[in-house]
Amino acid sequence: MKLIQRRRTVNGSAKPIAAFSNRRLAKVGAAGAVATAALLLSGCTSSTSATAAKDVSAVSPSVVHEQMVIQTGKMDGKPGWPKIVPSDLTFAAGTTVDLKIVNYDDGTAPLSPVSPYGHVWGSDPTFGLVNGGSETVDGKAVTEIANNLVSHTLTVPGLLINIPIPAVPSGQKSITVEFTFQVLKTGKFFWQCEAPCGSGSTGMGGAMNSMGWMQGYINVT
Ligand SMILES: [Cu+2]
Repeated sequence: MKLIQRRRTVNGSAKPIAAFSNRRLAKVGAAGAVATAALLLSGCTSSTSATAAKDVSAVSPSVVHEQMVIQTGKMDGKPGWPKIVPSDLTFAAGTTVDLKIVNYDDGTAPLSPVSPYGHVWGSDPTFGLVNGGSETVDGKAVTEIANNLVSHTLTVPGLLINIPIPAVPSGQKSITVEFTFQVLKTGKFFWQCEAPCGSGSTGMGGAMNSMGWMQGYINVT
């Protein structure tokens, strides 16, 4: 049987990638003929080609840019009540979400030394998460924030996402954390901050257990 090599260009040089028998090519040829006939029947013109190109782009993942701001209690008019605004995000499943969180809070809410919430989570394939468990802090990629430097976290247990957010360093007005992810399944997922930034002796009261302050929802439609 005669074998025909297909080639592709890798780094400028052609390299063989596969060999096909004439029989397999015949199958491809038949499918191609059907497609060509369909195009001819539909009056193949440049507009048909444009439609085909549009279809291809329609299956490409779209990217949405979302921003959340962490206000101090002083900024939101309720001293001692830091707040993540907006508290709810909504986007379509399969969308790549580029989430920017701008923190204006220079206070830390240290996590216990054994707490897992200093680490960035977000690489569970169950949800199609694509970010690989890292975030950027003022543009620098990191996989964790030291537990004693954490100011807040955005933690979504139902998606195994955890985004630790450091306090604003002295001399800066804010600090920006960016986290890119993609969720393939739909649902309404509760999030909350896991750093004890609220009131009371444990820091778990007030804003920490109030919807719209340190709690909210991620809606994947
Ligand atoms: Cu918090």
